Amino acid sequence: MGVLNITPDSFSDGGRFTVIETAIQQALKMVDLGASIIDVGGESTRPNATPVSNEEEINRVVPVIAGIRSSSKVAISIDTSKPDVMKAAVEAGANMINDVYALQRPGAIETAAALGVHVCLMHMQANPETMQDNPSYSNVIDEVNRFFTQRIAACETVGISRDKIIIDPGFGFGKTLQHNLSLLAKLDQYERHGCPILAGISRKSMLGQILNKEVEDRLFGSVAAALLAVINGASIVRVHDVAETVDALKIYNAVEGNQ
Ligand code: 7PM
Repeated sequence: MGVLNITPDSFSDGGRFTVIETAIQQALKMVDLGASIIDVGGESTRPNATPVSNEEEINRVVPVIAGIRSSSKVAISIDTSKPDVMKAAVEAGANMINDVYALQRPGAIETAAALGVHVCLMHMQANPETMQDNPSYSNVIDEVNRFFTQRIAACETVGISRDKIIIDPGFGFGKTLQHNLSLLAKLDQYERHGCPILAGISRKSMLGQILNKEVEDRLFGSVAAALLAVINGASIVRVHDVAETVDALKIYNAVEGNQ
């Protein structure tokens, strides 16, 4: 899964047409490089990020999703927690909802059910503003596991079947380095739910803490972490650096295929 952030500050000139066209080209390039899902996001999950209205978020993501869809059959996920954005994105061609609130915000779970697309349920402790203040668990593996059990049950209650659900422990979302490392080491614990596991570690501060490197220098660490996640049970890795990650995974697949 390649990350495509559509926020005006993530593109140099910021004009609407340029932003849309550049984003579509970036997505198609990631597809060429081997991405099988493009994760389109129009609002930053960053703490203290300026909130974006429904209308603005829709104006950002819909033309990009439609543009990708007109040239590619690649799976498209919409990174949002807002029901109106989910609807507009799926109408424009998105196949999956990636919600860091795991469909817990008002109307989200009913909307996802009605749309009939795949959903990614990510675990987060607290919310983006407060999550890194003092992350605390008696047992992070078990707590995240119980969260998945509850959210999968909530999905099944509204008619989202298990075969449409992807689970994600939410690396860095209300977790210390130790919590993140435990989750990465024990990802296989979540295979029991029978849902594909998604891991998003690319460029995250947990890598910065280990490497003592800024975000722009976390490529090698990101590739290592993605490979480790797949070895430990992830079926989907959410990454910024598609070419590098695909090479690493091709080596892994070649070894696995030869056994
Ligand atoms: C600030 C805070 C900026 C967090 C960027 C981020 C995930 C995700 C993100 C993930 C799923 C980042 C994150 N991370 N969706 N969206 N899983 N499913 O580093 O780990 O990209 S945003």
